[in-house]
Amino acid sequence: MSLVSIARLGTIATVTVDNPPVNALSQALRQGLWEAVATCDADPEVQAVVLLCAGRTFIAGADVAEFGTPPVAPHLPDLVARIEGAAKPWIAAIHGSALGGGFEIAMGCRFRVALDSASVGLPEVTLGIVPGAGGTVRSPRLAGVAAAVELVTTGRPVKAARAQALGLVDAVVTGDLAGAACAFARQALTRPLPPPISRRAIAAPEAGFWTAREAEVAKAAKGAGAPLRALSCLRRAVEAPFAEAMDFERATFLELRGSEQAAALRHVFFAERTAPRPRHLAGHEPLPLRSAGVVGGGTMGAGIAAALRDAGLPVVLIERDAEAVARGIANLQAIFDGAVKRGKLTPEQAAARLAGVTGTTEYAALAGVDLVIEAVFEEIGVKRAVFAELGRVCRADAVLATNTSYLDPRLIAAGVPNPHRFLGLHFFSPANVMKLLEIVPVPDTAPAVLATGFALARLLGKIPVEAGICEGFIGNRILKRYRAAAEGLVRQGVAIAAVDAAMRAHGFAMGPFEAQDLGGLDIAFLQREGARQAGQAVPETLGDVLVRAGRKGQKTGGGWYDYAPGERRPQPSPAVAELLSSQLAPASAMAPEAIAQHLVGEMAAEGRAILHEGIARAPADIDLVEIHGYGYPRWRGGPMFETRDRA
Ligand code: 3H9
Repeated sequence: MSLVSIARLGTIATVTVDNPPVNALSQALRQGLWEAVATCDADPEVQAVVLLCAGRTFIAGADVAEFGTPPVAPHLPDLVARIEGAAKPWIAAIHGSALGGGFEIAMGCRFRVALDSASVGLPEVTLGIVPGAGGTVRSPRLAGVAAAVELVTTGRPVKAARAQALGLVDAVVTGDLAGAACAFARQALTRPLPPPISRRAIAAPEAGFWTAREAEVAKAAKGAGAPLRALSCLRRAVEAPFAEAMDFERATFLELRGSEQAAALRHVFFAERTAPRPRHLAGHEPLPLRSAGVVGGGTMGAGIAAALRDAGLPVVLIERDAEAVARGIANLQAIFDGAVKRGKLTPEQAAARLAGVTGTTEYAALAGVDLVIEAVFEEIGVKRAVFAELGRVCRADAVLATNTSYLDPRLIAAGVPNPHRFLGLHFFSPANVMKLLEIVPVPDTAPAVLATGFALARLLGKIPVEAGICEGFIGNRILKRYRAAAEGLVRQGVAIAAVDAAMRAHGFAMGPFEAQDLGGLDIAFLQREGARQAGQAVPETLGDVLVRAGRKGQKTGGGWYDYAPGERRPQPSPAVAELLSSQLAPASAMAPEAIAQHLVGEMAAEGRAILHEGIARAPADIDLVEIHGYGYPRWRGGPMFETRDRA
């Protein structure tokens, strides 16, 4: 089947691209479009060309899968120039997403008509590259420098209405896109054509513009290199002639395409798209998800309930008494109010989200729901009592899930009637924000129930990773090793602040000690104490010493660091130095990069053990856990990717 087909509607030719799933610009498609220009140019009857796409979207960009191989002609910049220079004006008819090379093709067209549901964007920086076919050179000519800087350096797509306001598209239509674009073309032919974008002038920005943008972009990039490089391409587009700016952009694109960051971000791109549809579940239909229950209205339960409501499911929230129900509802209200404050929801939407939650102490209210997620106190007796109730009241085919992070789900499942519908769904706090969902089947879990866990993740917009059963599953098990290794460095005499600074320099938002101070040291401490009381030999950690001295983190005014009242800035603590003095070697310096390499290596070593034991199915799954649950810098690709070449 041909990737490009041409039809004629009177004086308008339609060129239709059909390269599923997302019309990515493979070499064959570029070739097809190259020839389409010649065909339309050669047809004397044709006065304008409408570029359409079949399937779910307009051209979603270059074919990312081709980035590992040398570029083959026709190159995209040449194709865009050829469309721009065609004898007949081209009109891009955009539905779905016009992204990256797709939007660059659209900017080669003389006009852009978009469906109201469409979006356009230049997301290349999210793949560690810059646009490579004129995106940085044409976008400021089309929409002005400020809009282009936002589009190119954030990589965030914009919706049709905003795209029109910015000048990125000429018309927004509803209904029949092809018909509307052809009508637009006929209308356009009645007037003098605007010049091609490459020939338009750019208004120079005000003095100090670039310095201010550089500071902003560097801050937002958090160590990723592409956004600043994209900014320098935009600057060149403003300060140099078109052809010179194109050469500069192309050279930057080709350089970055082969970079480590681009390889890492491509790895994450494909991992994120593979994870939601695991191959071993192919053919297992998920069960319907039309309504849900959550047991427990604390921080975690309320966050889960909010995530379910955000996805449109009605939710029954169970708590043990009326007061706790009221607290749970208040927690939800606070989440939705926060969304209103941040402009994510209108007050009406927030009210509707809350109205869809039924708070009650009556388990019987769960009789009809498709799924229940338990998020009560981490104590086996409490959890088993909940599941005994659920077994009594829920439909026999309702999926029953525990959100435990440390307990063995097999012990929680013991005694549940129809245990094949039981599984672990481990959310990360705040559950309505964090993208990661660890899905933990027990031996009895039916494949359709496991598939339902993945379907839930898709519904909630989360990244699902299947984890086997061990203490801490994938993420918390690696976290434990990471913290132990960080303590190990401190024992060797490396300063606490030096460890944190090294991990920040590596791209983490926080180092391991700052992060513990923020979250509280007591949770992990209590868990270790529990294990000790159960007779396990759990060595005393440095964190234990601090908690025993009342230093539980920011909430107690101090943990690994001291905090001035009301302040969140960590200050090295003489009290901590004193408390730990007998356990620490004399102060010794270690290079930040060596610290980071050591700690990343430890995480990866635990990851390899996890893979070996079959707790994770693939190294990429471990990388997704770290990136989406633990703040691992995305542009490093995760610990498994980062250490892939190490022995
Ligand atoms: C670029 O354009 C560089 C140029 O400036 C310069 C060149 C010289 N390539 O996301 P989905 C696959 S850089 C190859 O689940 P959705 C994806 O792997 C590129 N494959 O669909 C998946 O495969 P499978 C700039 C791609 O409906 C399938 O398509 N463009 C590409 O939820 C479905 O994907 C981007 O960064 C690709 N470019 O969302 C756009 N894109 O079925 C990236 C997708 O085998 N793409 N696939 O698992 C997206 O943002 C979303 O895919 C999109 C659709 C919004 C389009």
